[in-house]
Amino acid sequence: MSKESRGNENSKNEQLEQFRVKDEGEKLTTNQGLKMAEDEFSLKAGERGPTLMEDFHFREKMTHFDHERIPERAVHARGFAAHGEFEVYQSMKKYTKAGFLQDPSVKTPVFVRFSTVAGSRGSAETVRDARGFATKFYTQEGNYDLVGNNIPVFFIQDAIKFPDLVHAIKPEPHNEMPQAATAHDTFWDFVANNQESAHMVMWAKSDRAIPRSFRMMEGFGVHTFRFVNDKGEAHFVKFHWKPVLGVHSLVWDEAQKIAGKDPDFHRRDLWESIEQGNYPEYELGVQLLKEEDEFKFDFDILDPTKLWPEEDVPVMLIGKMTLNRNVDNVFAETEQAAFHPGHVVPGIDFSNDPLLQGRLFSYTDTQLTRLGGPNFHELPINRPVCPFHNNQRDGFGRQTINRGQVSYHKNSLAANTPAPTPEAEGGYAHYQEKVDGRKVRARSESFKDHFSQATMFWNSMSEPEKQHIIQAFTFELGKVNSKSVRQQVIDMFANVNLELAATVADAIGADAPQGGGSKITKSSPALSQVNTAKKPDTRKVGVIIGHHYEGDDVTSVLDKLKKAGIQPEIISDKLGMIKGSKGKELEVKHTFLTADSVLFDAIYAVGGSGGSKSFEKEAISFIEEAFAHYKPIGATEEAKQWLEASDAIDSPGIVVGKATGEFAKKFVDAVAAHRHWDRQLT
Ligand code: HDE
Repeated sequence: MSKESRGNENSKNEQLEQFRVKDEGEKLTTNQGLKMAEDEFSLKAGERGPTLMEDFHFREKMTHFDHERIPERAVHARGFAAHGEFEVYQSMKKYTKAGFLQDPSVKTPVFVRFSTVAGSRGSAETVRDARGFATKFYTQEGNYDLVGNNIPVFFIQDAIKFPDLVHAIKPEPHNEMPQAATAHDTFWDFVANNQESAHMVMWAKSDRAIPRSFRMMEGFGVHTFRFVNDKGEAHFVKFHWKPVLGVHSLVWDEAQKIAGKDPDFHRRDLWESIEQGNYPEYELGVQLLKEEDEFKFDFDILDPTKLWPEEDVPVMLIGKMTLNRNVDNVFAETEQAAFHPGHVVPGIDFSNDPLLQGRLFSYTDTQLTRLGGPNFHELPINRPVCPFHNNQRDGFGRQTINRGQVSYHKNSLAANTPAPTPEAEGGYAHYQEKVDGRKVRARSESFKDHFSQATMFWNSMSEPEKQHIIQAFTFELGKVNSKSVRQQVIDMFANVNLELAATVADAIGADAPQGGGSKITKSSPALSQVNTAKKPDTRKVGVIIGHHYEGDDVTSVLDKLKKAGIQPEIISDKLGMIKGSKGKELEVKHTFLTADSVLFDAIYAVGGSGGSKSFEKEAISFIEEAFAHYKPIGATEEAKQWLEASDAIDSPGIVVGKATGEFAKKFVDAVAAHRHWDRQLT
């Protein structure tokens, strides 16, 4: 890599370029570069005879194939990633000396992997789960990984309980069911018997756990970290990613159906958005706290089951990340990427959060099995863009050819190099926090309130969001076989909110809670998705139109939708071109067979069935489903009859009218609103 290519947003891309290979148009060879005359038939003793041991080509090809699979991640196995860049808005020098947070003119390359947590690598993407949001910044001071989730708190307070949690969440060991779901006995048994999980369970049963898109969810560093400036002064910091498109979710019925109709729904959405140039953007936010304010809260800032309410500690937006390039090869990049919360740069340090402390061990350890040895940092996707030198040597798959005689420290033969860099010159030195304590296996008293913030979360929800949480508990506990576990969960969540616990108890045949209730009245408006950004950009509208369409010229409406950033896609009974009455042609993208209402953000019903009953049946079923999922629906006067047949008339988010500019404007607004929760469903 040339020196000039360092220190710009392309530096990672240029580094990867050295490893890219184009096979198209080339001659087929063995891995030794030998051109082969034949690749279809193994070498045999006679045309009908046995295959010969001598067939090195067969052996090499088959051996490689036999070893193609590697272990999937123990958690977060199902993921998808993209490249991009990050820029800071203004220098953060006052708080941190981190090089990539100093200069707004510098763009730092990033690689972001989004994931579900519980499911295996081939599982569906719209399941109810937390989402991983792991970012690797390729900075000039080394790789910095912000390995976060889309939920700001965690189930447990101490890393030693992580194996227990994961064993309880994963499919049950005796029959390996259910896949990618928490709706089973062992998960809820864990919850009821580890009540520190209450707050995260509230989030995981909320709309946050069924995001509409990776592009429409927040990310959180979860733990309290430290920013340290060049004077050695520290601030506690919490990291946030705020999606520019706002935070939006699916509804549960829709999420389940998408899991079957398109298990790749989230990766497809990310991939297509980037291919179309609709680059996902997230602002980086920080909440900062002076060291002396550590004990000013009614919770412990080291407790990962607690968040810092944004109304109490405002989020300062300090930069923006743009994802602008898809990977070339999912295995080489996404699957082999190795994130680690311990990958830090000068100016970023840890806190004593016991969950974070344990994570600092686990991530490198797990790669040793997953990526087959200690040299995974040499894989192209994991290499820093700055030089790296030390005395580590050998191991499986070593690629670097370290020259010279010396591989130890201290030495005189190489003038004691590679040499450490003093802190004043940019070497990493740990923040010198004073620690004094007895060795104990214990939980701090200050970690013992498990319910106040869970109640604050509940209090912060809008009425529809509360209903969704009730429905999620009812669904999940409805799948739990053990009556005892169900009752334990009801009794536990009575401590969060009595109405929640009593309503769910009634629905699942459990006893109403005997005690409980909460005195907490605090709410945090920032936690509700009602208060998020609402934009029409990149929303997909399914346009139902038949080959007999004879009405107004709808192309002007479609053009206006596109101008607003919306993506109309034509659905009909057959593929091909549709000729509108004014002679304009529209290309059909999906048929009723290949598309489904749940795959769109909104429906625009145009008409043109030509009286075909089966066409109308399909159109009505699309509309009925969109209506039940609170989606915006637009219709021409001709298609109004389909709405009437679906009872989807005169409701919020329904826009009917001639294909005019006024109609387009109203429909764009309805699409931007995402869902119309005040719709009456009868
Ligand atoms: Fe992870 N986690 N985790 N985790 N985690 C892994 O590392 C672990 C936790 C998160 O896209 C594993 O490389 C422990 C919190 C993400 O490659 C493993 C504990 C948060 C990803 C691991 C936690 C996360 C992982 C599995 C409790 C949010 C996917 C494969 C102490 C802040 C990264 C791997 C990617 C992956 C351990 C808890 C986020 C086993 C021990 C809290 C986004 O090492």
